[in-house]
Amino acid sequence: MSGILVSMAWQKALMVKDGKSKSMEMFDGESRQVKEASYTRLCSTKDILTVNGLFPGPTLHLRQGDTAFVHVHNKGKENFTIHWHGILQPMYPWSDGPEFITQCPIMPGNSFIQKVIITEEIGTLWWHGHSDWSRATVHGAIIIYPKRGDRYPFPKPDAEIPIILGEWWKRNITDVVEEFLHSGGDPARSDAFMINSHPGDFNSCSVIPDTFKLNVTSGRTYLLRMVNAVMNNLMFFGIANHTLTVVGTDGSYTKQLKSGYIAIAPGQTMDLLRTPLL
Ligand SMILES: [Cu+2]
Repeated sequence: MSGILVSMAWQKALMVKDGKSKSMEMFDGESRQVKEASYTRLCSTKDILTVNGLFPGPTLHLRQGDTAFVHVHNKGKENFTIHWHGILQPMYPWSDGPEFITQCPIMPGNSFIQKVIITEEIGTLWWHGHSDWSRATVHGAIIIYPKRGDRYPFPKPDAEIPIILGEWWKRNITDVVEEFLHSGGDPARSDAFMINSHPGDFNSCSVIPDTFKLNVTSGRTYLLRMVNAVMNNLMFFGIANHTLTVVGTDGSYTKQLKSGYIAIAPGQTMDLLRTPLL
């Protein structure tokens, strides 16, 4: 069977390309039996739920037509699933992720192989935790390349960069959820929006690692693979003195649209070419 075998474990992961001689191990493979990783943002540190200790989580690289088998090992203390956002899963909803809807949650200490079937999707999608608000920190991009021999319907980019929009609460996310479910009101606002888990230089305590920076070479074309992983907010994105060309959204190519900025809804993905203004 053609496809890619991916192992996605809390803190420990092994990513293996199926078939032939291609076999590669990603991540350090260390066995750490904790579910949470410690991250410092906005001058404070807390433990957050992650995949493999990464925030954002690892990017899955697939091709149109691939089938991926993702081995999820829940080493946390709560039930858990992962959802493959925007993937159609034709005739196979059984490992699509929403707990108690299409599958049972993975219980603490247990493993489950989630089968992810890529048919016509192409471009950028994402995966995220689908239990309570786990998706606030458990998420990552899915990049779906054209089939071998197929080309992009736009100039081949020189580089492709995941840009994941997220947000950060100084408080424990579980407490935020419990509070608003109890009150019936809106959830408490997050303390910062982030790009690739960095809140940027608007915050007084930001230091260099708190800002996402992308070094670019003049005249080159960059494909930004954007995911809006914030919980509930429409986000606006632009780059000073540049235009963006939208070439895809939600796992499909689109008619190309040039704009100085874009609006992206929560859960939406977008493929954007960055072109310098001449
Ligand atoms: Cu989703």
